[in-house]
Amino acid sequence: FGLLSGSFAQTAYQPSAANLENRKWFSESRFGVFIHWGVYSVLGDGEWVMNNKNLGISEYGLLPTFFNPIDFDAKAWARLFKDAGAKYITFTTRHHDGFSMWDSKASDYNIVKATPFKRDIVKELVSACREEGIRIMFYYSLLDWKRDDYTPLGRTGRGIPGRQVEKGSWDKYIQFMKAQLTELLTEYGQIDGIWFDGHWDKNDANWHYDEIYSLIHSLQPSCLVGNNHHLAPFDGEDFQMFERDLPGHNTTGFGTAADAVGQLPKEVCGTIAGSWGFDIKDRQQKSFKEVLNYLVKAAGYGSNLLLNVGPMPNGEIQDYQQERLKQLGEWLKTYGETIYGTEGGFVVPTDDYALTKKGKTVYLHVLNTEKNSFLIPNFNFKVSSLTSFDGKTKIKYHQLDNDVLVVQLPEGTTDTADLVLKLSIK
Ligand code: FHN
Repeated sequence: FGLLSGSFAQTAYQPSAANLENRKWFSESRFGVFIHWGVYSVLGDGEWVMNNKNLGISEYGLLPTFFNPIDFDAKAWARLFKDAGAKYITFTTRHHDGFSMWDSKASDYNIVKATPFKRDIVKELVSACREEGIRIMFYYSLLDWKRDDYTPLGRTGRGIPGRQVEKGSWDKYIQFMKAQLTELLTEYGQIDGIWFDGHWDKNDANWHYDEIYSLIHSLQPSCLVGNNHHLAPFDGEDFQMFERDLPGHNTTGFGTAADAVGQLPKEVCGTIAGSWGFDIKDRQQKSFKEVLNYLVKAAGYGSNLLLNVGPMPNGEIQDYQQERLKQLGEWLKTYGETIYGTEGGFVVPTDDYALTKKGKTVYLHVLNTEKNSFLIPNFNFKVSSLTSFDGKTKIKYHQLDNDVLVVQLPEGTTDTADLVLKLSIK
């Protein structure tokens, strides 16, 4: 071995058997619900309001005093997610504002100590979801707009009035994060993943990931680590996420040239609304077809979809967001076999189609029914039949020598969110 940088040679991370088993569960799950909920919801202006509106520490600090979501019903949420067909949730335990949604010992700026609500939301949500058989992942922000030891300040948060910058306390901040992560991984039972965010605020900082990731893996070996750093996966990570984008696309500008699609299990995250946190003036509500296409295309890439809801300050999830989840659940009741536990990535999805596969069955999701015939390149399997999803209607197709599959939709095919066809392959 040549000399490795640093004062000691680092051994590459070897995931445990329990971790590999959990990666398999994760990859087969295909659909989770992301929840962005915190005291920011009170202002109904998204989760970045503290930064975007330059709210001071003392001004923003008023929000917890009137965050009192009396209609929060963890069981109702869990039932909704279950009915939606979600296999896991990822909950914002702490977002960039630094507010903890559980009874943290390491910070009094938390839901139990700083709000009139006084209930441990993480605890209630975890137990309600577990009762429904839904697994739990925790979103945890690396960046913090409030703490003095988050210093020097990163790219964001510089304009926040009232920030005392305590010099040289970065190590203290790292210790603080470790203390909080230890709470989250020891007091709430089995946690299936930690979803980091905010690395990009200080791209050049030493985040001590070696210590943080090994702490997580030592506390819960099966817990999956992901980090939304928009770079190729780092050593110690167990899955790779793509924000508002399909793997490798980078249409939203979050990705970088280094955002290479790796070999780890993949997850695409996106919103039902325009924003992550509750926004009262949300004018970008997605239709059922849009969210379904998102799920299907993600699966076509061999990726999960983590679809976000932004609950309101009273603890309820907006009706139209609930409706989208219910519609997905209804659809998955019939077509779940074409999504859960399937393989993807063998044909690149387009706006017209996405393909998934299980054994000798390939599911062809026709996303655009306006074209009555279309070509699918790089289709390397020999087809023995193509039918409607229920197998009752034969569909015309032919295979060209150069691995192109030509599909002809039956006359009278009507527009639908997703027309699912079934191919048997040899
Ligand atoms: O800044 C956050 C944002 O608020 C949200 O949490 C998303 C979710 O992927 N991640 C960050 C932006 O990269």
